[in-house]
Amino acid sequence: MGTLGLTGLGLLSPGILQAGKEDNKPPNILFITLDDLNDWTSVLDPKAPIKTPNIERLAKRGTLFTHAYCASAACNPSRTAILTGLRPTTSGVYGNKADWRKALPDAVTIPQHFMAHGYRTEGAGKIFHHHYGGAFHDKASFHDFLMMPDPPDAPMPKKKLNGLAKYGSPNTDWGPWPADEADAIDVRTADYVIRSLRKKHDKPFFLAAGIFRPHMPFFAPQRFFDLYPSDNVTMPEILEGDIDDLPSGASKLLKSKKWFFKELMEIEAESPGTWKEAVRGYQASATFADAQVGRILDALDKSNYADNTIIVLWSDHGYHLGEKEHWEKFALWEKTNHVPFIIAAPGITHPDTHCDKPVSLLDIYPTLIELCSLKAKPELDGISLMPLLRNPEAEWTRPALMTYMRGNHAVRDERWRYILYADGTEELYDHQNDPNEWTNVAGDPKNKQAINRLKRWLPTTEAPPAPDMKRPKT
Ligand SMILES: [Ca+2]
Ligand SMILES: [Ca+2]
Repeated sequence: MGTLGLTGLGLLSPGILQAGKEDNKPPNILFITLDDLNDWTSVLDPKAPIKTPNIERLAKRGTLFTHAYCASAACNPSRTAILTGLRPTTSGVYGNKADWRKALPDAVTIPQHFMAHGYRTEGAGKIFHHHYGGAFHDKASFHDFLMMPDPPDAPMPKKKLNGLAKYGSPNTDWGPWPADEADAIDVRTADYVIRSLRKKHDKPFFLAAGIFRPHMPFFAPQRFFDLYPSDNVTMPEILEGDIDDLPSGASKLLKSKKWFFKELMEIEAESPGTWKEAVRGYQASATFADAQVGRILDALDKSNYADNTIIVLWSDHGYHLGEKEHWEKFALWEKTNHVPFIIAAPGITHPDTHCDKPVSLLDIYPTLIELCSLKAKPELDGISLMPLLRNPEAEWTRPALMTYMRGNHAVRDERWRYILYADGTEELYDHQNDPNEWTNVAGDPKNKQAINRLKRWLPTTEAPPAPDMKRPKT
């Protein structure tokens, strides 16, 4: 992908590189998150089947990072890393049940840091991990917050829409739901954000929109399913025998996750077309999530805040739909870790700019600090992306680092993905020649130098796993 919109860069001086500087008003923040949205989307790949026209609209306002990666491919460790700025190896928050707040009682989250600088913080939906009826949410981070119900789609359909009563949990479902669009969780989340944008704010605001889709169950109103007719669903490109060159570390890490795709394939053998309907559900849910982003952007543009609001959009991690015989996340491959990530900062980013450097969602916190001139926090693990917002082709030697459960890491630079598992086994993929990560070339002696170079970025210490949260009594 090319780099656009650099004209006029020479006219910028550090003195004006601060949003809202002209009238001395601190910039507002619109913080939009998506759940489980991967890179099979038109914003990151114009040939991809999943249509994301509104996220593309946002990308045209600022900088789209085409090679952005989560810190960990599961909701809780990824979101904890983004919101506290600390990677799992620092916090010990590796799994979806780790009690992140107990592990980090003194951590100041991004919204808390804005609060300390006089901001009003509001939000709705899924910002922190959603589990145990919202027990992972951080009340201290928001002046006002609209919680998701548990389950988010309550009331759930009386019977599973996919008809697969014995497959997975009630959440392992897909189909058109609810009948009235206004009842959809993400419509309610977007409504809250739109109401906030219509208010008169006396203070600068940090406004968080936690869109839940395309997280499972893959529910979306009927009109989004109509965009992906059953007789014309694009399926993921899959190489037969792709898993044959995976090392022992991969199977150990994913042992407990294998049932999902294995059982789906057993059902598929009995009822051909089931897999296709699941993929269709993901596609419809993703475009539904995108539509909520569009509603929020429309509201911002109609508000008094359009010219003085920095927009950040990210997905907490990617998603597999059968690639490498895997479903969901919880892995260290590109498909599970590569995410949409956009920053549009009036007066700073240039419209319709692509930055191809590898970056981490951990970098959001330090970047916002620099964008808004907040007090520095040197303890954060990420680094400010300001040099890349100024010039997307600036020199950038740092690769993105990903961790999933203690001892398993991936390093992604502009060309390679290197994975080291807890048992010492490795994978290496050459994205220049193998964008699907089909051929593990870690064993090829001529790649030894590349591996040694990437290994230097692995963490040298790893915090012990934080204890899991006990299920609260209801
Ligand atoms: Ca997620
Ligand atoms: Ca392979």
